[in-house]
Amino acid sequence: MRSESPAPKQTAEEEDFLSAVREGLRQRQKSIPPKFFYDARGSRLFDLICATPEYYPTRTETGILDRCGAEMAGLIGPSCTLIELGSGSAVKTPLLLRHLNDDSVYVPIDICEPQLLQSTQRLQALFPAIRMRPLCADYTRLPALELDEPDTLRRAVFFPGSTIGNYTPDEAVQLLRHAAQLSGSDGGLLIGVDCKKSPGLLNAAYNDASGYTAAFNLNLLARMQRELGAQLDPDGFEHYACYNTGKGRIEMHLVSRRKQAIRLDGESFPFEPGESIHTENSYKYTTQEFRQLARKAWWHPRMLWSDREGLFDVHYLSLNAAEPHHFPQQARC
Ligand code: AVI
Repeated sequence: MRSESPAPKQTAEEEDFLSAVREGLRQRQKSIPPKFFYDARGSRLFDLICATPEYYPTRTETGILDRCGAEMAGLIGPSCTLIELGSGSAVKTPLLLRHLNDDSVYVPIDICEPQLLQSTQRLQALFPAIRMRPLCADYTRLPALELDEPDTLRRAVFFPGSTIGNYTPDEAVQLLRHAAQLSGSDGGLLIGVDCKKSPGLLNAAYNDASGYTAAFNLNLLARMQRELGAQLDPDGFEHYACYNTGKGRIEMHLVSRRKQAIRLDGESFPFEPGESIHTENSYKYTTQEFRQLARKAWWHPRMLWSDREGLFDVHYLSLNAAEPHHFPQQARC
């Protein structure tokens, strides 16, 4: 009897991707969660977006960290276990690590393993004395953080890049509560938040002239073809991003150019012309709006740094109600 070769095994991440896409495409407003942007190609495209002249958040936050990193390190540590959520290429991290003491521990957590290992290697070469414990995981699903060494240092969560904006406000509260659990009762949180501003500036940032954001969005379709064997025509869709003033968020979509279908795992998902897959929200917050959100997750605002134009905020928050706060000396750097 001829034995059939077994179907290629899917990794847990591919299974997760398949079920998320299948579920998302079955909805009336089709959607795919933005965490699936970040395969190796998507992560490279994201780095290119960050370097475009239109995408102000990266350079603005980098400027704030560069100018005020020493003060930040003084408040969170300067000896601490620094847990970075979604560390990616960790380009901004040295701006903080360079002010931490040598007995600190750095725990980068990211879903994209090649990038995680590469960036940790680079940081370890820059900061040989700081112990580094990279963790390849979906940080939203991490139940607790067990470290090998005795855990005597205060934990501080570092969440730069305004990634918190990619969650709905309710999800953001859940995630901030999760960060509180990871950091423990004495924990601190240093988080970058993109502020509300003119729609013109926002729309330009998500529609860069080089086309990297469009390629990043469309890469989701290519990833579905590559990893899930989806049958689709990527040229049948186009990138769309626009600020929704009422909801205070940028919305990104993949819009169908014509009547067509995506076939996936024996199922067919029809599209009318103009029908879209909603791929990302990027919420923007005023300083007060974000503080209100953080309070719902037990965090107390302690310090705020922002740029001169008020484009971007870096908040420092703590769980300890007794920790002194540093307002109103909030810095505009
Ligand atoms: C990762 N995140 C904060 C980015 C943002 O601005 O929402 C992702 C991004 N999407 C398009 N451009 C950048």
